[in-house]
Amino acid sequence: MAKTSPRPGSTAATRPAPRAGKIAIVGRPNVGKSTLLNALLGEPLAITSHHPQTTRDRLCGVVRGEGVEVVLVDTPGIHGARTRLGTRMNALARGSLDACDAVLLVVELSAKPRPELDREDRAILDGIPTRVPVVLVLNKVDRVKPKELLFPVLESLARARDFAGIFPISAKRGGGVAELGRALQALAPEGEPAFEEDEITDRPLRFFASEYVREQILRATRQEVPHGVAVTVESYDESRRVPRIALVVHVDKESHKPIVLGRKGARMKEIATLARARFEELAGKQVHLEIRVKVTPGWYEDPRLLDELGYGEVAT
Ligand SMILES: Nc1nc2c(ncn2[C@@H]2O[C@H](COP(=O)(O)OP(=O)(O)O)[C@@H](O)[C@H]2O)c(=O)[nH]1
Ligand SMILES: [Mg+2]
Repeated sequence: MAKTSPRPGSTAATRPAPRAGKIAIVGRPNVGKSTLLNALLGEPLAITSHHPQTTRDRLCGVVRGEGVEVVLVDTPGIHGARTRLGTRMNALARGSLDACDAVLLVVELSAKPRPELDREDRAILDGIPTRVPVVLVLNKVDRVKPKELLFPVLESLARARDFAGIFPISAKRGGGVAELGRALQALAPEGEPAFEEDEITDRPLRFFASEYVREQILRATRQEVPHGVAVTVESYDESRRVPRIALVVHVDKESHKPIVLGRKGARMKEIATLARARFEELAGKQVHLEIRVKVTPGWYEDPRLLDELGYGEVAT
């Protein structure tokens, strides 16, 4: 339904129909899917890190052009699962392929790129139904020098499948991202937008509070905490002038607690400061973060906690 009356001389028939598309971003862990989502959004919404499996949830970002809405679905990477958490993450990634108008398959380039897809990339590609258009994204092109090394790669990959497009890009530096964004808009079929004009994601704000805390913990603790941590929101009190968000960081073992807290809690203080700054930028308002660290042994196998974290049940 049109919200404004047509200008004199223009009729509904001459205005292009609105278009709306849904595109899943898939690929192995660590190839740069979340970095690409942020680059396309122009907003550092999703968390990224050099650790595989940083993204655990399905997260939507909304990109708009003139008369077109593209919903990008960032997914956890598809990988060999060793825990219940891993199994649920894979199911989430695969499930995103349903009901999508196209799939962005992200692979990463090495300094000396090979002219064929690696085995795992190939397996992911083969799992995408043939009716779904696939855009192949060759990320981290900034690593490839000289660029001539790319030519035989592009030529050979073009034969791997009838891709809707092949784009060498650098999600991190921005090269090729605008062009890719335009191509994605062109893929959107006719349809009404699913989101309000000021919405950029399907997730409530509080989700990002827990994500940004988890992101800073990942960055600060590097390899020290196997399985990482889970962060849940205990309460979100908006009745105060400065809203207060109480969060619980779940660690697997008592011995992980001091790693996350640091000496006299110094590390956690730093984590909280950085997460708060990032959250405030997204929310456009001040918040207080209250963070408690709790030992929840085997949280990544705990169905109840996984449900609470939104990782859905997997039919096996
Ligand atoms: N050199 C380079 N690194 C990148 C690029 N894009 C992403 N990365 C890095 O790759 C790592 C994984 O990125 P992330 O987006 O979290 O990957 P995801 O697991 O696929 O979502 C991070 O350290 C990013 O900074 C790129 O274009 N060039
Ligand atoms: Mg990710």
